[in-house]
Amino acid sequence: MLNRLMATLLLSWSLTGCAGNTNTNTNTNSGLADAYAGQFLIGTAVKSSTLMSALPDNNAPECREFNAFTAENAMKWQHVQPQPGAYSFVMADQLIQLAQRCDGQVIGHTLVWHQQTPAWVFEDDAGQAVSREVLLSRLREHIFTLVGRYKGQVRGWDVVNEALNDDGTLRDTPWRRIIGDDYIEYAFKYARQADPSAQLYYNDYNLYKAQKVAGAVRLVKQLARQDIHVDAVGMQGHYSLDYPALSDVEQSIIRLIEAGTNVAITELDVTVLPLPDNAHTGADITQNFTAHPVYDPYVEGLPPARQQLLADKYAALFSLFLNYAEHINRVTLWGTTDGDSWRNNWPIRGRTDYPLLLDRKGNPKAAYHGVVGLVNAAH
Ligand code: 9MR
Repeated sequence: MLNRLMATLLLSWSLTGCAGNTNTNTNTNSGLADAYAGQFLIGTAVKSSTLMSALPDNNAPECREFNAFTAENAMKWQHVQPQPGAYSFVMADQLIQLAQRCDGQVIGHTLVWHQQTPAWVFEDDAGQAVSREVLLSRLREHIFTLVGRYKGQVRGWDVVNEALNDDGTLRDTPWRRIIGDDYIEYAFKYARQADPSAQLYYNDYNLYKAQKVAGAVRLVKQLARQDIHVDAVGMQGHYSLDYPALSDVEQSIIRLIEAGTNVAITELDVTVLPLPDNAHTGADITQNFTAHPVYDPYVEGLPPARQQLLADKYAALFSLFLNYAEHINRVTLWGTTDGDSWRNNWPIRGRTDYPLLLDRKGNPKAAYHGVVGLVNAAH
């Protein structure tokens, strides 16, 4: 690995330094995504502050390591259309630019979610719930405007996010209460019409749980009966050293493939921190616990033994994903470096977590080397 890195560094130096070539638009292709070429895309979530400043250059971790880019927040309804008809595409446009610069794909996240959607979407001027027809027309307009703007530039959209409860039933949300269960069908139809070439995904957390994945399978089949093909179900992958069991993740991947859809791992991270006993797994952002040092033990750094456990967990997960690479189109890490990760703030704010493959300085961790080693060993 070290030799390979050195060789790439020398090559890029000889191309840019020696020949006096000042073109900065050469992706050195020496990172994770390059290692996994031919298996699946390797993505990252790009935070809004990155999209609001000068974009990372080709040697920055974003370009070096990844070839699929999801906006961590910038394409959510509250950012794109905070007020009726007042659209803002500044950050979303930047995401497209970044992907172009890094020779990567753009993933759209997300069109329909019960979180991060402004209250006005569901209300009339008097603050009363709007009718089914009004909400459907707002949904259609939003999807046509957003998806339409990036037609041909976004590889796929998380059309609906987190519509299921852990028991596989449909979650009670304003979308469902006002429109009815078929809001999901309408969202997919509108997205398909707005960009017939984009892939369409259903995205959720805790899909390693049997009942929940059964709910996703029901959704996929129900949509298929309406002639709507779900190109992939996104298993978010907000995991921990202690959960989930690999066999549960594998069973869920198999269930989804059997249902006739592909799988994307869309928001992978592995927390190394202890959770309060009564905390749930998953990613319900309404959960919040009071900080206490006992839940934040690695402020000064992650002990080597724990670092190794993280590396083992990542290696086990990626080995599994490689076994199903034919049906897995992408593995996206939810963030770029440990310092970026939302897990530092959930479900307890202000902790020091180490859930990703690059450390706070953007350097590869033991887990990174293990993940790259899996494919290098196979070549
Ligand atoms: O990582 C995101 C965090 O910065 C936001 O505050 C939060 C609310 O918008 O959303 C986080 O991302 C979520 C993603 O959009 C959907 N799945 C769960 C993710 C983690 O909460």
